[in-house]
Amino acid sequence: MKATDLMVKALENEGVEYIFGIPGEENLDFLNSLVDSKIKLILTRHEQAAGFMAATYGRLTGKPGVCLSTLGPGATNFVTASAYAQLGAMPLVMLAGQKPIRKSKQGRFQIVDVVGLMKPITKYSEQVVDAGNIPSMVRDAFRVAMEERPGAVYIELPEDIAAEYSDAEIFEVVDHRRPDADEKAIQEAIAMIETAERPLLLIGAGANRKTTGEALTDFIDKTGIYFFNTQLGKGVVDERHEKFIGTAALSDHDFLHCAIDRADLIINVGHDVIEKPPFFMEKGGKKVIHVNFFAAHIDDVYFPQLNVVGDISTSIKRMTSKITIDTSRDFSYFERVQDEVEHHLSKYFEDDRFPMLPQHLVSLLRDKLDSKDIVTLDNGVYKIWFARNYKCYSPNTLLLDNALATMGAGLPSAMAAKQLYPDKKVVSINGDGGFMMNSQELETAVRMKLDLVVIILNDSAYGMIKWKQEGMGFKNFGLDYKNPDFVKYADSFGAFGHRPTSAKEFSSMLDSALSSKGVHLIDLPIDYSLNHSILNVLIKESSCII
Ligand SMILES: Cc1ncc(C[n+]2csc(CCOP(=O)(O)OP(=O)(O)O)c2C)c(N)n1
Ligand SMILES: [Mg+2]
Repeated sequence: MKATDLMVKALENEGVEYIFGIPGEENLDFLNSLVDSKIKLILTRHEQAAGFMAATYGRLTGKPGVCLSTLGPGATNFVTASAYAQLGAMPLVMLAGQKPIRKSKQGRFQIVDVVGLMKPITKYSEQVVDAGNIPSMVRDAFRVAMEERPGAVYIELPEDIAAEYSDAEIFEVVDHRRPDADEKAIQEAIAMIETAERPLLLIGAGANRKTTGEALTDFIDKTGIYFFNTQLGKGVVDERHEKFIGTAALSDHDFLHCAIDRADLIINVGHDVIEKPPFFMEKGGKKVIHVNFFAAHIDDVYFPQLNVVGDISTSIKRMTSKITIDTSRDFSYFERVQDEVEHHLSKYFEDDRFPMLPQHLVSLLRDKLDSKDIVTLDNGVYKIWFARNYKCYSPNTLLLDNALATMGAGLPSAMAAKQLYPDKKVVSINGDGGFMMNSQELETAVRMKLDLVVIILNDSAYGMIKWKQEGMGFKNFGLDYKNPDFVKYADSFGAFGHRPTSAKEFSSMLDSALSSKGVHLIDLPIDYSLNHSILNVLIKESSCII
């Protein structure tokens, strides 16, 4: 069989449904092998976007998303997407071409050591040097990409190897059970929780990768322990739950940190240090139990006293079944913090000034979307407002990146989500800066016939950095720009552009965009004037309730 037919067969064997990417001449054999495959090629307008889409497919399904590029410039365009998947623990398989390796074709034209380049930002980066290795390499790459902690892998197929023939056979996909935690660790965790006076549960990134929501809900219901989450742990347990305190979108001094400061034990489920810290540990301070698929990476701000290493939901179930409940523990302080958080977060929900406050946008969207609908975010200052103020009712319904925190992934991640779940409404929230980093994918979205709502928060600036600049007491400098006419821009792609002039008009535009076909882009003027006074000043000055 031809090497590229073997490669396609190996990918089919892994259950691959889509390949996102841009072929080059080095991939033409591979492309030809795809013609009769049931794998669908989704052609994008930038390899970075293809990588973000494939990574999001991996994030949402647990199965690696696959992307394709040519050698050199195509493959280097994968770098940010690879880092995004690697830090965010999203299973991603990148396939790229290369010039022939047995014989020089064009000197060093376009040749970059991409295998070497990818090493620090992947779990596996290899070149195929013999067609006979394709089945084992593909099988192993998929295993590595999926295995905890999931991440990115890179396979390079040189042009001459791609044209070889081999009689190698495909390997069966053999799954394996994730190991369970040791009984001693479970017992120790139970003892620490039982003896703690004010334990709190924290739900982080790892908990969102597997269906641990049910196990955690049972744990909370049985123990009555209050919980909060990180940005990547949002929605694992329904945030309408009576024990939910809030999301730690900042590391310190947010209202919910009053509860964290008062806790003597944090049961930290699925957190890993790639996320902005939800709180800082201090020597001699509160204790932390780290429950995850792997032991804690030690950092100056994170050094848990106990590791419960193994499948998260099994660990939680075992703790829930054996723990004894002490009803005399007084959690009323947490209840008061919860009220305080709720009061502060909802303060501007009904404020319909225009340009619009991010708080009002959050509340409008929450009202209009069902529990399983999806909001995706790019990276900008609005991420903090969404993380703190948008309540998730189900896992993976607010897709944000609190790991690499790159700009440019918002629109591609929305496209991948909509492709996967055509019955769910998907709204992509972008800053005007982040949107422009992959705005060319509007064409891909239109061509894919996606029904998508894209909202651009227009402040004609890199607002997040402006906010930080102000927070540091610096002069407003170097962060403003002019935008194109986004309505005309959208229309030119065959999407539908809209520009509201009031909050009321925005609300009705959003209703009609959510219920109609096609890609709808709303250019929404945003008011960031309260960012500094609330996020830099107010929350730091507000003292915790005694
Ligand atoms: C690729 C990339 N470049 C730069 C940054 C640093 N950065 C983080 S947010 C931000 C500004 C975002 O501006 P915009 O998308 O307009 O959102 P806003 O905060 O204005 O709502 C920048 C430059 C980043 N995170 N990713
Ligand atoms: Mg902006």
